[in-house]
Amino acid sequence: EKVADAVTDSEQEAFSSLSPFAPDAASVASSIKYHAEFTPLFSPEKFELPKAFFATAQSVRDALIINWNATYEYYNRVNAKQAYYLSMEFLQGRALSNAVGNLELTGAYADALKSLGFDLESVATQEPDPALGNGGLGRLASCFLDSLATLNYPAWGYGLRYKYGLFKQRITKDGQEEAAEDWLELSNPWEIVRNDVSYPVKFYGKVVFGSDGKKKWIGGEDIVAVAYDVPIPGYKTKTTINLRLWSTKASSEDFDLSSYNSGKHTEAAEALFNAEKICYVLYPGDESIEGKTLRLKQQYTLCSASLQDIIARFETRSGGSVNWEEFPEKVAVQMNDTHPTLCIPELMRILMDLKGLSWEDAWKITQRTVAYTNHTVLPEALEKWSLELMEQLLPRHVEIIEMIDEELVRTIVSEYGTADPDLLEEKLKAMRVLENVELPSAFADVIVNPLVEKNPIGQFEDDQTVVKKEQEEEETAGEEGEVIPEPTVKTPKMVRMANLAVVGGHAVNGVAEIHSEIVKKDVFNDFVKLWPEKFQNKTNGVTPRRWIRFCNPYLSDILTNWIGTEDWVLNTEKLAELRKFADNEDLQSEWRAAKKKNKLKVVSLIKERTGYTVNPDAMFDIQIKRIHEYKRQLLNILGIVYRYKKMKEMSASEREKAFVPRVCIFGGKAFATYVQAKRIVKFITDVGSTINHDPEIGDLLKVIFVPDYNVSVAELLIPASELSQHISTAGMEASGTSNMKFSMNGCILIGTLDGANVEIREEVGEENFFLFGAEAHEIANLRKERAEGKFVPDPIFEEVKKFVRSGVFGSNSYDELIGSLEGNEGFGRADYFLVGKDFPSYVECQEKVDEAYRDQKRWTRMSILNTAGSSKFSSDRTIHEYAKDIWNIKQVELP
Ligand code: T68
Repeated sequence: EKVADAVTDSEQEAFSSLSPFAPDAASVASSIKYHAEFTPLFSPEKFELPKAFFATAQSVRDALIINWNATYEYYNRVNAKQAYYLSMEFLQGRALSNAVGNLELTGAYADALKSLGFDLESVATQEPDPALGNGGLGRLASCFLDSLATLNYPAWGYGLRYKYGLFKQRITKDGQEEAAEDWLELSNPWEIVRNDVSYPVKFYGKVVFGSDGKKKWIGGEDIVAVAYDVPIPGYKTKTTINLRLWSTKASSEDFDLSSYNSGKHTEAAEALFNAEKICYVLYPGDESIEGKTLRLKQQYTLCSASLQDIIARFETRSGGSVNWEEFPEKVAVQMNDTHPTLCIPELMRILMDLKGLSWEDAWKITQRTVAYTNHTVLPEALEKWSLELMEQLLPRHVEIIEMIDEELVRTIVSEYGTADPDLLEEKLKAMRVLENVELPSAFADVIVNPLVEKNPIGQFEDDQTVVKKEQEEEETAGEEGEVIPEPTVKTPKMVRMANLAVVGGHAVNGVAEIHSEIVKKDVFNDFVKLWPEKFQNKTNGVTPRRWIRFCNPYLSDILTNWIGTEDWVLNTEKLAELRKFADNEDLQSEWRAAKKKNKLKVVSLIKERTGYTVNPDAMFDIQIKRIHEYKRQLLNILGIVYRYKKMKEMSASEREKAFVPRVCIFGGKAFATYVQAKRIVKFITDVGSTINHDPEIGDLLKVIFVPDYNVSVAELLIPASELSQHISTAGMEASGTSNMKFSMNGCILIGTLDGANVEIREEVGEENFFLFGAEAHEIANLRKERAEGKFVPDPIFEEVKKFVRSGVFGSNSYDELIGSLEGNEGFGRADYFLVGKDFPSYVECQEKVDEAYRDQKRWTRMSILNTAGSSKFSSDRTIHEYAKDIWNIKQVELP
């Protein structure tokens, strides 16, 4: 259903006549030349590649700005309900090819640049890849923006403009090294600095009663959030939505001129630095208390500035007569994971303290407005904040959170009654927003136990502060003859952001069917019993524009020719029409030729980034994602080690008969402080150094770690992939989105029944998916058996570990890595991720992969059927579902 036109014919004409230049090569070339001259960024004499990129981008931006303004004006006018996607991360990737593609100006720009002596592809690779995100969650946000614009939904993204993106990864002989990613070094041609759009954001201070009897938050530290707007064009539509990123600065009064004049330069500028540093880096390590405060400041800045902006827009569009009850009919706020959960107390604060609403009214409005997407079931990733820290930084919000917690306690007590105190206690412990906090006084006599846990389950070490009982004891401890008291574990008071998000929002969704089921059965089971209607599934999706049409032009041409229309880019259901040609020999040979061309590009990439030469006729077997134990890159590399060992035991002719040649490619970043993940990176590169230099092995096996994996690297690797690995321990990967991209590009997946793999397998057919491993429902029991010492490892697992320890890959014995699979004392989790359990079925499955690949007709058929079966995984489908089931927004097409 679409919103009806609210404009007159003459206005329609005015809108549609707006265009900065004619869409032909000559006009485009003169626009580029104009910018090369009048947007000074480089030496005026030189018109070389970097300058060509900036001039081209400026020219494209002109076209975007026209549509962006028209979209904004039109949305103001029709005043339809708008969705706001709040995310601490947007992993946008490069914008140039995507923008000219969406504007249908690729040909015009390619010709224009040719006339100026450049080719579009080389110009496009000049663009820095903005990495304002860590991985799947951030990339999902960016795919959603593309779909929202393409489908003409009134929507905006809100995020932070980090000065440094996710670190640059270098691979040295010691493993991963991190360096700052200065993506703004040469400026960002896509952003529009909005010095006219800024909001104050407050930290610290105290809460008092104002003269009107209302609570007031005063004092503390005030900074300013300034908007930087990034236009997001839709595909084949005029709609161009906005990604508003906040940057922080001090207000001008905060510069201490008299200190500066007296020579105290650093002190004078301290406030400036304090404000600016909030947006320096994406997700700073939060090991230290300083880091934690900074991260919380980031989260609050996003929530506060965005809500002030959203509310200001609502007030403007209300045209002077504001009816707050209408707010949820005009505004939907989606919280991308718990990171923006402070939206809930912030919206409550604004509505009550600044707009004068009652608690009851503000609460109803807040709940109807916000919704929460969960992206993980890993207990350590469910965000908690120290109550003490939050009380200092956001005293008014803590009061509101305490009220929300008290209301929740009331609900829980009325639901479960007091007849069974143990049950009630259990529920209160599991469900409260506040953890390790005594019950509100109104409930003091409801149960005896004050609900302070001694050993909170699922708490990680850094959440437990070990303190000595008395300060004096600490000071005198260790003196001769003294008894040293045992340290006691103080249970810290925490705010559980996920519980707050579930209570404060009207919808909670997981990101794949199996994940949403786990969310309902395990993570939030108690809440499902209270509010079953809140819980939903929204299986992730990816944009077919960036992830097929623009990154894989060879395949796109084939799809268009065989389907008979280019409509599949917008209606991916059309891809299913390929099914009937899966065995057609002409299609098969075109299909293989396209794959080969994409593989040749990767051969060059590998040469350039690693120095290795790989054979383009070998199978390209790829695992690219964040390095994490649960994603089990270790299982993949141990499989390779096992293959290598078997090869070494054979004669040359036996080897060639037994194995299909493979190039095994890894890519991904390990979080800077995640030691075990960094060991995995080092191990992969060590294995690569040995195998890649083994003359007996030659082209039969190569192991490549592509450094500095990012969106642009994915855009090259995915089209060239033949096998890709999605091999997480079942139940641990919420969804995965690269699995969808691979499948669309005709890559066959090897994977466990986890996340979206389950649905991909259903769609493409089980004979076109390589499945192995334990299933999610078996995992808990397997872990239990493991802990009880009942697990008997398969001899091949023992064999591969022994081989690693024998020193083939250097002097390192990899005790910490291999030990973690055995549960040695001191090495942690006794193969928590069940690598040993799944190893034999993984190896067996890889044998089936080789067998299938030997029959190229069969393999190509499987590949075609993957693309043909991938239509469900377009983010267009996902966005339609959010729009209908959660946001209740309608498409608004510009005239
Ligand atoms: C990913 N999560 C899921 N988190 O792992 C993946 N976390 O299965 C899913 O497909 C994807 O989200 C999209 O739904 C993440 O990427 C983070 O990056 C992250 C960042 C900060 C804090 C916690």
